[in-house]
Amino acid sequence: MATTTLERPTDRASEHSTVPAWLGLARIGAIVMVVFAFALQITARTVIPPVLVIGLVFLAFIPFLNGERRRVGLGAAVFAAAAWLGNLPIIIDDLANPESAPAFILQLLSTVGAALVLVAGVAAFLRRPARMIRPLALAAVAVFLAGSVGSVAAAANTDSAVAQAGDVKVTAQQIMWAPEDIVIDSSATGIWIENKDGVRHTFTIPELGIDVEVPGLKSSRVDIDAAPGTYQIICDVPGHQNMTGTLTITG
Ligand SMILES: [Cu+2]
Repeated sequence: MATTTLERPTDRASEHSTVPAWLGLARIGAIVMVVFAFALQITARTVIPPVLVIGLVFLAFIPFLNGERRRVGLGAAVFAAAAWLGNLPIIIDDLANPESAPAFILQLLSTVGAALVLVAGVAAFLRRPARMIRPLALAAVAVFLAGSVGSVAAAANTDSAVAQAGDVKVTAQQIMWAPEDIVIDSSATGIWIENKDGVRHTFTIPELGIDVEVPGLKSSRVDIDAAPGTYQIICDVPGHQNMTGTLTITG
């Protein structure tokens, strides 16, 4: 009799599935990824097709991340890992530059969201005990909040350059230079670059050895002292290879 009484609670505990709880956490991660995917495109004010696809796939996963659907959890985990690894060069660049706060905060959100889907999806599939769910969720929130506060502080401590007399103005907007083709004469002393995007850019002219960092929502300037001619302008940030222009210096 005594043995039976002792065994019963243990049996009940092992019969109680932890899969729905883990899938619930994976679903929160998927919602985070949807928010990230759409917020990124709203911030960039342009459609970024791969990010749109990532957002729509996570959106499609959300209704199915419940009950005992362990394979859906595993599928979401695999997709989260692939999406995160596929964007790794861009994610690392944004996370390495916290002074561009909007980009940093969004990529931190995507990293936390992808990690939640990955860990919770795999844990559901493997029927792991539920005791780690709460600490994981709290750790995710803590990492996101601490990182966001740090990034906002870093942005506040980053000064914008002031335009000087004789500077020509260039704007970085929607991951493009405006104007794309700059024409200056020898009276121009420099170029003042205003970044209206939340992501960082670099104003880079390889032929002239110019490589100026322009944090998100900040301004930078560079002295120009070069022979007449036409030089190619690029941005060295991963994924910005279409961000090109020219600088023509007339005699
Ligand atoms: Cu750029």
